Amino acid sequence: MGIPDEQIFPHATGAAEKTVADHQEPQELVFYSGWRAWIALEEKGIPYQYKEVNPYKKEAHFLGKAFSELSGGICSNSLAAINPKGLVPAIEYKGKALYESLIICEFFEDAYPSYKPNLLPLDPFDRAIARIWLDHISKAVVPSFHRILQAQDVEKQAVAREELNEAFRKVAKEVKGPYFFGLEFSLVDVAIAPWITRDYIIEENRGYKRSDVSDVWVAYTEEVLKRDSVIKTISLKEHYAEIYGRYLRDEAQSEAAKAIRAGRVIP
Ligand SMILES: N[C@@H](CCC(=O)N[C@@H](CS)C(=O)NCC(=O)O)C(=O)O
Repeated sequence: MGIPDEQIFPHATGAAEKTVADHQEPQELVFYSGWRAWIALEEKGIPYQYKEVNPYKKEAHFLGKAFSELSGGICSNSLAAINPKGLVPAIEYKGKALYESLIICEFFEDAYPSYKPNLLPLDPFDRAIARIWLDHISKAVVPSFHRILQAQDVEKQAVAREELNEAFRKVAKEVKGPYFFGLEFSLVDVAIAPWITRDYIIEENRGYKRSDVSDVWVAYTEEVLKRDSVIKTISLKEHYAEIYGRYLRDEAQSEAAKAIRAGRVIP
């Protein structure tokens, strides 16, 4: 038997299930879903074929090495190794593979310049500012969200909650409204959206409140949640209960969960 998380296959449900059904036709871009890249694709209207893969069960064709061994090495390395880390999101584009959510999102900007909206500002300085905030989300928001989810004792939860509030507060201070850069929805909004759509888990279980962050944060999160691309990629709440129960009891065996438990940087 494998790790317990393998038994949980996160299928899309609700609005997300319909979006999956609308993207079954073969396309030159094959998409193994993760939220940020999915929101970016929906924002830009790039044609893609959605393929389900269970990220908790590292399947041979996805990891690559095993696949190339299984197939007698006849597959090109690039195609076989869709993501050697075994994480989603990942894409195959014209027979080549890429992974890492923000890198994939930036690839969409570069490879599909005629698809709008631009998720990165056109001005080089503003693009650099966007990347500073993407870095903050990766280094501060995401790890503190995981820490509060997995913290078992009340004191550690309180520390993690304040860390997360502070990480969100820093973003809120820069929000021009309604979105991060003003009227244009950008990669900064895309990058933080999955930690807004799932904050009800820490609200219900860890005493988190959007209003403890700031009033601007409350208004901003409401705007992000109204965005079409965000709505279309959300599964039903009950669908997440099993997987988040494992995080809340600190039993999850995902790469992120293991890294947080060991005090390492999350992959
Ligand atoms: N830094 C990576 C993190 C990706 C990630 O953690 N993906 C999760 C799903 S959202 C996953 O594949 N988990 C399976 C595992 O950790 O075993 C990115 O942004 O793409």
